[in-house]
Amino acid sequence: MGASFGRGGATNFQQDLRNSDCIVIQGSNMAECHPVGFQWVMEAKARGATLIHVDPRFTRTSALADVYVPLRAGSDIAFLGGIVRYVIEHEKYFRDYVLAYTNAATIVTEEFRDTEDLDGVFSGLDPETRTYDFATWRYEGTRVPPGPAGEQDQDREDRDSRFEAAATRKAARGEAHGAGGADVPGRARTDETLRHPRCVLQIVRRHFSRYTPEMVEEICGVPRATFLRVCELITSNSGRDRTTAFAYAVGWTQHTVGVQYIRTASILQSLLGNIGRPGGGILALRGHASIQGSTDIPTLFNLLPGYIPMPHALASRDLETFLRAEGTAKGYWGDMRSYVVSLLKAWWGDAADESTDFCFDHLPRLTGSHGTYDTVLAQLHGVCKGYFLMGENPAVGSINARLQRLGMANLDWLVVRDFSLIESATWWKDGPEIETGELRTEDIGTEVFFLPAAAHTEKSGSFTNTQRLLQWHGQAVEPAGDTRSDLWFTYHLGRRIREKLADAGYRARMNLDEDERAVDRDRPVLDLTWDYPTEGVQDEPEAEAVLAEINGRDAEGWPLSSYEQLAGDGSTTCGCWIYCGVHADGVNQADRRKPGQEQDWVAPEWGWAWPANRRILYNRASADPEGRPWSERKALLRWDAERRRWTGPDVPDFPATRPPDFRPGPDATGPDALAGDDPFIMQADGKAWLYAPAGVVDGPLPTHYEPQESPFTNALYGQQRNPVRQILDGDPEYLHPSDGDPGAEVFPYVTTTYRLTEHHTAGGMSRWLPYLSELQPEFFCEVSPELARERGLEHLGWATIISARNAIEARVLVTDRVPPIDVRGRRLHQIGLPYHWGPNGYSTGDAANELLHLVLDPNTHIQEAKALTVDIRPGRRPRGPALLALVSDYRRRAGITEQTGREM
Ligand SMILES: Nc1nc2c(c(=O)[nH]1)N[C@H]1C(S)=C(S)[C@@H](COP(=O)(O)OP(=O)(O)OC[C@H]3O[C@@H](n4cnc5c(=O)[nH]c(N)nc54)[C@H](O)[C@@H]3O)O[C@H]1N2
Ligand SMILES: Nc1nc2c(c(=O)[nH]1)N[C@H]1C(S)=C(S)[C@@H](COP(=O)(O)OP(=O)(O)OC[C@H]3O[C@@H](n4cnc5c(=O)[nH]c(N)nc54)[C@H](O)[C@@H]3O)O[C@H]1N2
Ligand SMILES: [Mo]
Repeated sequence: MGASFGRGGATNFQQDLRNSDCIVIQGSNMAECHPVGFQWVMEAKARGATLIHVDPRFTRTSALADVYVPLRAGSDIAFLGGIVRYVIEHEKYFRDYVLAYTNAATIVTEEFRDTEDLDGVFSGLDPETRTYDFATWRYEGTRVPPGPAGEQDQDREDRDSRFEAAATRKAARGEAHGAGGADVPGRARTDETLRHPRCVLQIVRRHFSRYTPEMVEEICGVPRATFLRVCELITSNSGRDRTTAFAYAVGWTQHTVGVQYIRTASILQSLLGNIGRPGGGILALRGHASIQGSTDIPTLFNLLPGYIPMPHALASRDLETFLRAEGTAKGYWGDMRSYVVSLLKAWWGDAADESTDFCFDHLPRLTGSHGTYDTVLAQLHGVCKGYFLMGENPAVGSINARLQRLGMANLDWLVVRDFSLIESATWWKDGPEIETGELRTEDIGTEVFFLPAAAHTEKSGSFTNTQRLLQWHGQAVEPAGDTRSDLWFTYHLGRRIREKLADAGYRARMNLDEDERAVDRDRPVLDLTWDYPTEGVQDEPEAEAVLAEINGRDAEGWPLSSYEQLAGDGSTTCGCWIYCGVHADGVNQADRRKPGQEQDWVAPEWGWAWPANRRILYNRASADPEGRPWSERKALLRWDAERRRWTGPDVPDFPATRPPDFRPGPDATGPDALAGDDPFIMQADGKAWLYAPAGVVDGPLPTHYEPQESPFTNALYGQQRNPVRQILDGDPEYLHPSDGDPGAEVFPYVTTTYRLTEHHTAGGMSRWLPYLSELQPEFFCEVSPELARERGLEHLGWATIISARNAIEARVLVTDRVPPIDVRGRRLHQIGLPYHWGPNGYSTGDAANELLHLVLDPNTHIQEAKALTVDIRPGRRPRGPALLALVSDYRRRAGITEQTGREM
């Protein structure tokens, strides 16, 4: 979404779903996983909206839908691409909107080659490094964006530089667009007739021309008539007077082409004119409490707060070079200097000034991909020696759970902060590898510290929920016993480390000053502003003081109210530019609780949403280029010519007083360069991107590829899988052969993993609760009656499910909820696996993640948990070393080697 529209967050808010005429839920089981937000889907339905659910499994969401479409897991790009084709071929797109607000008319360079020309790959592919160079994807008349990778290519031409550039791209590029699109320096040409063969609309048309209803049926197993009914419903509910919304969650993200699933929906919604308007948009349903917050103020390795990219060791020499490479000339990303300098001031205070390059060198540097799975491999290879697990249970929740545990068994120390003794804290004495004999407790060198964590009821703080909304919660009770909040732990750990490093005696005893580099190394820690007030018996840091730091202050120390006030000269501080305003006037805006009934329908005084409390992003697009709503029924903002400002119930996502007919001068930069009809203010050209000339590492357009492991060959192209999917260096696991390779028939079924209402994620918050454990007492698998007959599985009996990684056992649930489907003339059975279980707690079972592999989406480094192949057979799994023998026997039968599945 960031690459398409300029920001990664959900475009609309959940309450706005009530304004939709049609809602498509695809890649999510919203009724069971987002039940509170789902009330607005029901509200829309009560007002006459049509609800469509597309999912391999029939769930409570499907039960409430008007149309339920079962499809093969891992085939959504073909399905959505088919709708894109339908919209273009039948000229159902919203022409005025498309022409004014998308890049449909922009002309692409003649060097560009599409997957239609190259049998499934785009121009610019380097097979050796398995990365794309974006140069040939650019708009005609623009230059290659000066991103770090591009710069190296120009400096040096040798092979090492190619590999360095590829490493830079692999490290970070994809996620850096959460709050600002990629740059397109120069002036692009356009063809307003949309007929130029190289204009974006024509390229998109040709790209999807073979995604016919017949092809959709062939790939997805969705009958033509059902598919055409969906096309009809979506297009008849889009346009001036009507809007359709899409909602997705991890049914789309957890694929080796996950980002491109979302790109396909972005293209479709842009063509239909559904972005920036009430009842439209794309809702990314975020999962964990504050998972949106954890990318805004990131726990990710390649981002700084507010989606500022993490500098790279090879490319980001100094602040100036960094800003030149990462900023854009036009739009609000053009003000990046203000955001970065204010962040550096918030972190390093007086130490950050012109003379120190604002302490830019105090920031860490990337040297490659350092995501969670790279870290596990670094543990296995003895590089990573210590590990903090604060709110995570990888022994159950992360892919290839066995590898996670083997990684932890290779550490010097491990700190687990949690409520209960989760599997990630006890694997060393009772984990599955102790049972198989792979590990012996007495041989494990890892020192494990378990520290009890305070729950949200025992501390104050904010949650940023799915619609970018910050909501405050206050402490209800003091944490009991040794329990402490994460804020307490982090603050006091930092305080103690700083005290030690500042103590000359300690430094002398530890020989810290022997080496000049060590002195430099400690500077960033010593220079930090680490002066939060504390309260209560435990010296708990005041959470609101942290919020105030994030919000930022002016030169006199007064709270700022908008990121437009941030300066690049060091006179302002701000811990996260997109959150600037959350503490405006010194008031905790996230703590506002005025009931919805006492406000208009947008309810702007309930919590605080980034950016600037806007609830519908890109809402300038709710009005036509002249500033009039496209229709009264779908009105949101309008240009008030008398007051000379944008008015409406929502905060304008646009310079508030810029008239529709404003045209920037030729030398204007940053926000000043936005024309009065450029609604996508974080994009370098102000437009929604049907075609992404940069910013998505696996292609400017989505292409259907088969999952890493699939019982089918790609019906569209010779290229079977995403050629640049991320396969980690040094990954020791085995992958399955796919259809067409010998041995593929050993793993004939597709499986997908998902959630249940009664449990939460890896189970640490639900398997220890007696009531929830009683409701869902045991791990199970869902199979169709037909598959049960085929494999002799009995309802409530046991089944063993096997992959090349591991084998697990589950109770059998025979159900019509996972219908067999016909794909490419064959009957396909899919197996459903909830992933909440592990051996600890009241409700126990094997972890589905024992089966999964570590091949990832190259943009986001997310695992393919939603589609892979397995075998299933009746009975319990073997115990002890016999389990390993079973798995290796399967590998032998399938002829699996270290190379299997790794070809491009
Ligand atoms: N009760 C409860 N609520 C939760 C959670 C929980 O554990 N328990 N977890 C929270 C978290 S962390 C998250 S991220 C969200 C996740 O929210 P959801 O994404 O809604 O949850 P899932 O059940 O993982 O998967 C959604 C659906 O995707 C379907 N699916 C699988 N493969 C495909 C595919 O290839 N295409 C399509 N179209 N659909 C597919 C699955 O059958 C499933 O019904 O839920 C949050 N809410
Ligand atoms: N196969 C498969 N695997 C998946 C998925 C899937 O769909 N299929 N989904 C993926 C997704 S979307 C997610 S989000 C992950 C979740 O994976 P994890 O994050 O590993 O799983 P959780 O059980 O949510 O772990 C959170 C832990 O934090 C603890 N906790 C809660 N609050 C606090 C707190 O305030 N402080 C501290 N210190 N601890 C706290 C809880 O007790 C719990 O043990 O799983 C991923 N893995
Ligand atoms: Mo999640």
